[in-house]
Amino acid sequence: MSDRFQPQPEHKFTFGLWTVGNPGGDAFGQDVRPRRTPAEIVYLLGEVGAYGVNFHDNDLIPIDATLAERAAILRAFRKALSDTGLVVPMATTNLFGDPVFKDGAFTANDPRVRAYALQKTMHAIDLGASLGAETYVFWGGREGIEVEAAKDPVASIKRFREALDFLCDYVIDQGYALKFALEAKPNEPRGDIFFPTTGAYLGFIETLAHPEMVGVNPEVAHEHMAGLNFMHAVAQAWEAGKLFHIDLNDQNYARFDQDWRFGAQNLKQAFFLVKFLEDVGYAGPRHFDAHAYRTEDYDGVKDFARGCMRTYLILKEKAAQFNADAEIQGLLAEIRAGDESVAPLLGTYSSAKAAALKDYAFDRIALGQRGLGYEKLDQLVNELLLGVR
Ligand code: GLT
Ligand code: MN
Ligand code: MN
Repeated sequence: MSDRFQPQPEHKFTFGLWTVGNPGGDAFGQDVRPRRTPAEIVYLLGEVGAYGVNFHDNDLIPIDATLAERAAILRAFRKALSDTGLVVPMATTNLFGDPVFKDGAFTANDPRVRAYALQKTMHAIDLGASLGAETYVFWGGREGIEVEAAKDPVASIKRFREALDFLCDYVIDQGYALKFALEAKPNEPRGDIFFPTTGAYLGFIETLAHPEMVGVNPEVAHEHMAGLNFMHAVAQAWEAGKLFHIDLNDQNYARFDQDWRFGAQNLKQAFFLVKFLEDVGYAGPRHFDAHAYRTEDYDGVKDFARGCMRTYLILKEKAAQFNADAEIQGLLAEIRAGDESVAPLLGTYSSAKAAALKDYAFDRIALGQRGLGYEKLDQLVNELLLGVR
């Protein structure tokens, strides 16, 4: 393998304990790989060249761990971090696995469940902050319904807002330098999950008491499940100053959440995503929220992790090639340069401008007859990606 695609710390490639630690069980079959301890997973990530490791509270500390067990796990985990040089950029709470959350956490109808969810999240925030996490993710896997009559959707939104406002104040109160990142998904495990898309969260964030503390964590697979253009969701988040984190993986549209290796399925979309992140200068972690196929042993898990990072770096090089390609850039300049004669009629409204625009004589027929050269442009992109340019 060529050295120029070796991951380096500045690439900020991260994996969750639950990703490379995924033992391969699914709804139809049992685990295919032995479970590894958090410390063992950190050593594996160190071996493949990752920068950081993320976790849910219970990926690290089992929900029923004794204080002694907790201390031993944390000791081994901290040692693995210092031995490998890995950091913890992000942490999150498991608010979906335990039966107590079967009807939601922050949106559960029972106030005791909502209160327990807050308590669990505050403890998990303390844990994340103690290990250096700067971003705290909220993925509301159980915040939804199968039975429409069971929950009031407006009350659910209000409950979710109340929980986030409470937790923002908790973070401020503790003096933690933590930002929140909300992760949307349309369904699975619930029949319908509230806030099904990144766009839904972008609207919701502006209604919070501390919107400046809260952004999004879009995931490729989740927007693809909804049939959406992931890069466009990322672009909207970026434009709004809300791209706090990102979950990279891959899969085809209209499937369940498959969480495949980055670039495994839609290379062209992965290319435009990497190009976007690099062009705008996204400086946050590149988190691969994915796992190896069920066919793999731990050597395959390393192939999976190395593949995610290597594909990202290859696509990053392709993006630089795209930006430097004289023919592509020349064509883009032609395509994007329009006739500027009407420029004074565009932009900010004035009544004089509106009057002038209403009187302006456009050659609508000629405008509609122009060819735009997009076939040529797209073929150039394909040839660049296929390695023949
Ligand atoms: C879960 C989910 C992911 C979320 C994780 C954070 S857990 O595996 O499928 O997309 O990012 O809670
Ligand atoms: Mn995710
Ligand atoms: Mn997923």
